[in-house]
Amino acid sequence: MPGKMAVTLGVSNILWMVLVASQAFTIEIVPESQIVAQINGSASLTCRTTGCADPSFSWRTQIDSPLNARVRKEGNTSVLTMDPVSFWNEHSYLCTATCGARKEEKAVEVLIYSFPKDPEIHLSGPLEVGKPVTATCLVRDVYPFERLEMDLLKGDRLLKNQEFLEPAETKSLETKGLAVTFTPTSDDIGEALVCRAQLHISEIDEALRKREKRRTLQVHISPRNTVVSVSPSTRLQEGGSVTMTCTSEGLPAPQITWSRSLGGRRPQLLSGNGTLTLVAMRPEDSGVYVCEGVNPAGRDRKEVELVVQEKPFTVEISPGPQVAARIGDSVELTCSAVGCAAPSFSWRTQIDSPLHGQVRPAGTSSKLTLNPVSFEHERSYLCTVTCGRRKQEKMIKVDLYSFPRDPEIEMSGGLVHGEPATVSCKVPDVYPLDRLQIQLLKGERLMESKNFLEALERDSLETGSVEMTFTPTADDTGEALVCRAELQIDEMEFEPKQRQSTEMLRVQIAPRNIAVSVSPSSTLEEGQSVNLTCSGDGLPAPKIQWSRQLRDGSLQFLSENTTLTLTSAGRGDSGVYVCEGSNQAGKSRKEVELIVQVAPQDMQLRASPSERVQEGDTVTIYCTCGNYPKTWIILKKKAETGDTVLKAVGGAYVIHKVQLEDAGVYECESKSELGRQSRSLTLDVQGRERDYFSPGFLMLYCASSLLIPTIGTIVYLARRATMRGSYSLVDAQKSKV
Ligand SMILES: *[C@@H]1O[C@H](CO)[C@@H](O)[C@H](O)[C@H]1NC(C)=O
Ligand SMILES: *[C@@H]1O[C@H](CO)[C@@H](O)[C@H](O)[C@H]1NC(C)=O
Ligand SMILES: *[C@@H]1O[C@H](CO)[C@@H](O)[C@H](O)[C@H]1NC(C)=O
Ligand SMILES: *[C@@H]1O[C@H](CO)[C@@H](O)[C@H](O)[C@H]1NC(C)=O
Ligand SMILES: *[C@H]1O[C@@H](CO)[C@H](O)[C@@H](O)[C@@H]1NC(C)=O
Repeated sequence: MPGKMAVTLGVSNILWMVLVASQAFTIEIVPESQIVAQINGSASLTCRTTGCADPSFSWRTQIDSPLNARVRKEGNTSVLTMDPVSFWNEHSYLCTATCGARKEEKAVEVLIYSFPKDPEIHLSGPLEVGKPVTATCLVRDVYPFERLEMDLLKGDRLLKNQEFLEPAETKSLETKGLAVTFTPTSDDIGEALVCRAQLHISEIDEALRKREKRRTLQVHISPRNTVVSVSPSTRLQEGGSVTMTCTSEGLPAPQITWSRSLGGRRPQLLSGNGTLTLVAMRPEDSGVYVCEGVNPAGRDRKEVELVVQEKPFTVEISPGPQVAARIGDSVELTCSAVGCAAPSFSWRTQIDSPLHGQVRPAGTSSKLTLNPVSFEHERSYLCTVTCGRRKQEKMIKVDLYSFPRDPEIEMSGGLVHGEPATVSCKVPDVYPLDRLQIQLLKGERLMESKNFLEALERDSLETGSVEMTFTPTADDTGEALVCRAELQIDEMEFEPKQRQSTEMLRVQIAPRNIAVSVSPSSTLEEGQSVNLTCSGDGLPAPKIQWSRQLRDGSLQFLSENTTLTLTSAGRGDSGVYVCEGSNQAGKSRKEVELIVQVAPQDMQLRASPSERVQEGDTVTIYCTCGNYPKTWIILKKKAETGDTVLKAVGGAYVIHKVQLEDAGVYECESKSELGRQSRSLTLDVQGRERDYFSPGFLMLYCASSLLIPTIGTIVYLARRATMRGSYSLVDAQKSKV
């Protein structure tokens, strides 16, 4: 409202009172003499007349510059409106009213001001206790500033006061400021900075000429006294956990962060609050941890060095530092890391040869399997365990052995009483051979002992053997022959180290004392029954076998019974019977001749070519008998002086160049206990010119006989006598010769 802006200054005007009294033509301006208008506001001047029906108005400034205002006339009133008010309106305005010939003029002065906004307070930086800060109070767009007075207060205390008295050179809106530098203290917390500005123009409302700005002091305290507590300790064991608590003082309360210092790189933020808990710490987590308190006023940090000690870790190797491995078996070597979460393993041999095995991880262990174990495995194996930066190594030595079977006892053939025998004991597939010892014992008695210390060391399975020769006796039967082998390796653990085999001795005795008894007699009559019984000693008891000897000397098997029974002996049963006793140790035989006596029969006697021959011819006299054997046949030449027994070969008696005296009676006679048979013929020799002579004796065997020695009648008779007596085996043998 312009009315509110324009303030009328009461001035008494005597002239105006004279005019009114006379009802003359008068002029008045409202406000009367002076108006103070705010720039950008609006203000109006009203020029009014009395005493004229239709006055005319004109407005001008004292210096004849443009009006910079609008004019409006209404009857006896003219209103000059300045909207907006600007510098160009700061003049003395004259209103001239004309009524006919009369002319009245009135002036009014227009003053302007600008004080549109409250002051502003600016700080050069955050308020920090102990840190000087400059507070500036600004008043913008002031006019006329020489009327301006500014106060800066902290609480009730005036810090600075200023008036801006120097006159302005040009008309312009100015910004004026007041700066005070002070050092905040903690007492300032909660205090306010107050900036008061006053434009000393009394014509303006107080509310418009006094302006004030308050600003509560935001006093900051930079983080300080940053303290860290570590629980349980800054030295930790691997895998352990730690809680670190950090506090920092400051205003406002500092924001606490935990981070890890990583050398040159950007630190790693770990926590956004004061408590940092680290679990499962590893050695590589060692390092500097930083707690930082930050607020707008600054930052403060505290460093903590954590040391994570590696857990002591150990390497265990199993089955032990040394393992006895049987060739052909499977052996598993286990290398374990204790106290290391993520160990890595490597295996090698001490001489860096190939492993010849399979490596398999198994959690915090590693297994090396040698399967099957062979000579290339007889080494020391090294297991290297790496745990972080630490490294440990353990060695295991693989020793080989082979002792898979019990000794094998061998006897050459059977043991025969009295015959030297060789017994051997073999221990097959042994390694190492030089540690083998073999003992041979008979009962409790050590017979032979052998070691193989001189054996060449070779990568192969060997057979150790020992041999002994002894002469067993029957008494040895039942004794034990023990072969004891021992692999003498005390430094290796395996079972068994000793093996033994036992064989019971069985000493055989070759058949002996083979005897034959013939019941009733070895000379029998046809049809009689005879038992041939054979017996003999030996171990094992000899097996009896009866056979018959054929004419060509070969044997015909008859029975395995000890007693051979001929129930009804025939003439063909005569002959030599052989009893053979045999066992594993040997055989022995006994012979007996069986004679079955039969009556002679079917005897034939003839002369060839004829019974009548010429002197000087060759004549053969044949004598045969049908039943054989051992029927005595005698060829005789009958004569007055006595018979002559003739020597016949193969049943034939040959007379070369027959003489007259060869003529005569020839008799062939067969005789036994059972009877006699004879044939005779008369050989007639035709002489040329000589007489014939008397025949002599002749004796010959039957056709089956082989050889008949030339013997005399007396021998023949003696045999007869023998044949009649009892038959003895010894005699029978002798009679054959
Ligand atoms: C007056 O008004 C104009 C436009 O509205 C503006 O730009 C200017 O700043 C004002 N001046 C003051 C002192 O208020
Ligand atoms: C601290 O910060 C961690 C994450 O940085 C959060 O898990 C934990 O709850 C916070 N503790 C408190 C007391 O605010
Ligand atoms: C032959 O032996 C059997 C049985 O032992 C017996 O019965 C028989 O009488 C014996 N014969 C002779 C001739 O001894
Ligand atoms: C052996 O003797 C048994 C009776 O002891 C008899 O049965 C068997 O026939 C005999 N064997 C021979 C081959 O004589
Ligand atoms: C104009 O002025 C007012 C008062 O200021 C008077 O009341 C009116 O009478 C006057 N009008 C004329 C015609 O003089």
